[in-house]
Amino acid sequence: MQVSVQSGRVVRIQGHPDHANTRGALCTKVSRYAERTYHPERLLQPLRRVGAKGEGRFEPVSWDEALDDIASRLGAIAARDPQAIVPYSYAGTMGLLQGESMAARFFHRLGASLLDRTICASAGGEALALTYGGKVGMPVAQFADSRLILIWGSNSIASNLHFWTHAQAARRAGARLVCIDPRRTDTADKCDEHLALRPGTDAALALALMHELIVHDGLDQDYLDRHTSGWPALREQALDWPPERAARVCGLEAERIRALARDWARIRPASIRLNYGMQRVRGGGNAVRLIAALPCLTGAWRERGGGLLLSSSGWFKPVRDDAALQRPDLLAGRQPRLINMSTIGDDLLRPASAEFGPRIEALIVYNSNPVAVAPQSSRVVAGFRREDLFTVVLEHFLTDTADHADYVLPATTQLEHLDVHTSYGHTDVLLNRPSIAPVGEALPNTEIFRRLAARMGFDEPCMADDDEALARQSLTGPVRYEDLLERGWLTLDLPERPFADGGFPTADGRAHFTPEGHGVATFLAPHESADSAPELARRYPLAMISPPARHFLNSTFVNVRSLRDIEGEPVLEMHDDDARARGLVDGMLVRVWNDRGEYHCVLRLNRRARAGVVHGLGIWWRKLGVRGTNVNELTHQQLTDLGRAPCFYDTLVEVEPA
Ligand SMILES: Nc1nc2c(c(=O)[nH]1)N[C@H]1C(S)=C(S)[C@@H](COP(=O)(O)OP(=O)(O)OC[C@H]3O[C@@H](n4cnc5c(=O)[nH]c(N)nc54)[C@H](O)[C@@H]3O)O[C@H]1N2
Ligand SMILES: Nc1nc2c(c(=O)[nH]1)N[C@H]1C(S)=C(S)[C@@H](COP(=O)(O)OP(=O)(O)OC[C@H]3O[C@@H](n4cnc5c(=O)[nH]c(N)nc54)[C@H](O)[C@@H]3O)O[C@H]1N2
Ligand SMILES: [Mo]
Repeated sequence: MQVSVQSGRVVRIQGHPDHANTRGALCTKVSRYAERTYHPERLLQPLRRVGAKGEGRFEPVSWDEALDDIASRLGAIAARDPQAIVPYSYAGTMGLLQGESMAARFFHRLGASLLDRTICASAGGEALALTYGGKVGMPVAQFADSRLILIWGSNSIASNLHFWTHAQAARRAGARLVCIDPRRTDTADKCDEHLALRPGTDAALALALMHELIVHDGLDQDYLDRHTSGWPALREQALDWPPERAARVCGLEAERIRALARDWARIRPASIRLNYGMQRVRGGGNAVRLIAALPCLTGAWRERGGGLLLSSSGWFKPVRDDAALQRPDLLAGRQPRLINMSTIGDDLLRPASAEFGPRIEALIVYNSNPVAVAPQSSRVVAGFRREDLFTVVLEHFLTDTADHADYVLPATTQLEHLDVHTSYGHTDVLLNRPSIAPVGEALPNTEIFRRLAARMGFDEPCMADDDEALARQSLTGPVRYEDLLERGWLTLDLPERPFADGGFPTADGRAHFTPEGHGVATFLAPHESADSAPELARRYPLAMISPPARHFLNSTFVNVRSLRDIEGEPVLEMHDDDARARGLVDGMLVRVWNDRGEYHCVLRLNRRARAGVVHGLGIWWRKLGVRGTNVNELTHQQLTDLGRAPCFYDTLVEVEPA
């Protein structure tokens, strides 16, 4: 990113023209980052609650007052049991410093509960680790060399623009693009083919593709023999899935599944851009295990431009020194309990017990907006409203979560602080230099935790490391901070065809279809579907997914006027037939509900929805929504098969005029 500054103020933000992944282009959201930074509602001072919990009324206080009081409140809780204190953080910034560096040291030293960071990627992440041994895949630029790309569960134009550039280059060179997504997205519009399957049925589709590869001689038996294990069991499982069976489950035509299998066997190089959208359902982990097997069945890994990419984050393992940065040794032998961030609603309401441990008494939130993004909001809100819960939120704005704080602490944005970034798409390590001084009295997360640590009497030298020192400690091996300073970014040296001859990061270098402790992967019906919950499906016949809105980043940017104006209002997309059956018309205000709650939004009949499926787009701030709720009012806290992750896209609802 290139930031132009005049008289200490950011005037323009662009991509760096020399950076191969962006070539100067930024998505609409980030190009408005200056508007966000100088937003009139930006938090400029620490705030202390004066109103009732959740009311959002505060008075300004000095940093000293705020930190003294927070330290003494946390100290008193820690004296009883530090595990009653819980950190809560995720993707606000994914920087190594302003994410989990000084914060992790602080909580480790304190002995606070550990946070299981499952809200986004852990089902697919665990599935990849079981199959390939890590979160590794094709270098993203190689998609330009593919002749067939399956874009599977990803609206790349909206959420992964820099991959899309490579996919378009491939298409110009004659590649065929196939989109597998219940929603007819902008991306689906631009592909050669779109398979609009029912949500949560990807495993069935993958098994039927395997069936066809087996039956019609589409396998690379040599690759399977030499570089995989567990194929006989997987083969047997796939033979139970003729395309007709999968077609019934997925709501697709069997002939289209056959045709896709023929293409996957015939066209080379062939690749899959898998993304996290498709793993937010009960069987998401199993589905990723099966899809990850597909490039092994045909030996697609043999060619440049062949294979699969879900996440590239595992490639950074050799250059990231997480232990040096986060210092788990500060736990000094203690083993605090693990709180799953995806069930924070239930966990905040849970009493102390032998199994759970102490009741949660304090929550420190940074880089996250759980009241908006965590599933089943009514439970999350009830938890945050507990009068006896002490909540501190580090934020840029008074979000739905900050409204529930006892103290709100103003944090810097990435224009104001130092950071080092890795990625889960490309394979560059990037330096983030501050371009302006902090706005108002804002401080970096690192500095806030440093000051708190000092007040709590944590006097280990590592608790005083400054950001420059943290940046040096964050990297190891071939990528040095000094080199980053010179160039701004460095590209990891990846093999040209990473798994052409096996060499997966598993113990034996093979891809595993029956990894230790697991049988062969299979199709699991969603928690909420006609198959698994027929009575529920009679009352709530519509499956709802809630993928991101293009101009928001999860719940970030929802308060940026120019971007909200593009999104308009919270919408629900629906198929014409489903609307007609309910007497609903385009543009109408509707009530979407199930046993957990209700959500009001505007109906859009834009032919993006298939029959039986509705789309509640974007994670709106509750208070900026139509009647003070957002789509997570309807989602539940049941978890995925692998990775203990939420099932945001596994929800049944009904819709009526508001
Ligand atoms: N503009 C924008 N960009 C973003 C984000 C954002 O909020 N806004 N979020 C960022 C983050 S945190 C993440 S994790 C990534 C997510 O990146 P992706 O996982 O690529 O997310 P989406 O692009 O929303 O793609 C999800 C797609 O999956 C589809 N889908 C839903 N259920 C199913 C299913 O069962 N099967 C299949 N095959 N498809 C399904 C949805 O319709 C949607 O089009 O994007 C990042 N980029
Ligand atoms: N229904 C539904 N729910 C979902 C999803 C979905 O698709 N559907 N997607 C899920 C996914 S993929 C994810 S990753 C999660 C994301 O959930 P979160 O990680 O909570 O992400 P955001 O909603 O973007 O909120 C991040 C907050 O961090 C703040 N922030 C940014 N930078 C900094 C900083 O440097 N310091 C501090 N202190 N704060 C900062 C921002 O102002 C913002 O309010 O949401 C999940 N929730
Ligand atoms: Mo995410």
